[in-house]
Amino acid sequence: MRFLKRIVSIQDISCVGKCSLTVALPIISAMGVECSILPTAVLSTHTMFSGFTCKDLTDQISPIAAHWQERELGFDAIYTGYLASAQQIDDVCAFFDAFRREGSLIVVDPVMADNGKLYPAFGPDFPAQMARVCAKADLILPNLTEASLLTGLPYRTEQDEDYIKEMLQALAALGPRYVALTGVSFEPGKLGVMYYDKETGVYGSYFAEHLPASFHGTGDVFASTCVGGLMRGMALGDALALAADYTVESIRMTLDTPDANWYGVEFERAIPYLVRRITETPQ
Ligand code: PXL
Repeated sequence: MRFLKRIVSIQDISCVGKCSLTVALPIISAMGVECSILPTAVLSTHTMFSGFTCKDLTDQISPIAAHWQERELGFDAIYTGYLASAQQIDDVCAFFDAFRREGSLIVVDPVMADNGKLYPAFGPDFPAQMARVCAKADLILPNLTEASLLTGLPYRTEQDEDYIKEMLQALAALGPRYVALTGVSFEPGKLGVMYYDKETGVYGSYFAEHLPASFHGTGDVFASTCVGGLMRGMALGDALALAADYTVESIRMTLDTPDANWYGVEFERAIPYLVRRITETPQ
């Protein structure tokens, strides 16, 4: 019997610029959950730096998966983030089919865009490919830009509850039972997440302080914490609230650091806060 939950995270290694696996590994480990990795690419930095290098690892996904199957390795959850190319979408979908098992959870953060724009490495056909990955998930965690690209609904910076509910339903229609939309704000000074359970028809939301700064990689901090919380047995609403609070705490720790918006939030300085929060609610 294994008491330690084990997840596998499928996303890139950006060597510098804290995001994807260099965020998922430390956060999920700090939460007392084992994090195996399946790197989709190795980049010198994330793609917001000019001149980044990228070694695509698409050809490694199937052989790694085959070896794990041969060794009968299994995971309590699969968590995907940045996928390096449209070519690896089929391999990631096949990975889900091979490793999904009774009680396991597939969480897809459809990382591809922010602030109304697709990230520079992706072409206009990429959102349709990412929608195929979302279709196989139990839970997806898009931001509003990604949600709009996935559904074809307009991207709006002025939001109200009807617009967000319409977006959540359109996202759920892609396939996943649970959808949590980040970057939602209905009043100045508050920013958070609204979520929807397609099976029960229940909506929920959580709003935290909207600090006057935005940093690269905060979506990955949020998603990793949510996955860690769910693996600790938290209800979705509690895991999302913890993820929002820890992301805000990480931003707070970074506010006075010059150039941090490129290098990512100093989530490391907020790890004691995260550990305090999870030990308040024992497993
Ligand atoms: O944080 C998302 C992310 C992950 N990985 C790479 C990225 C980005 C966002 O730009 O470029 C390589």
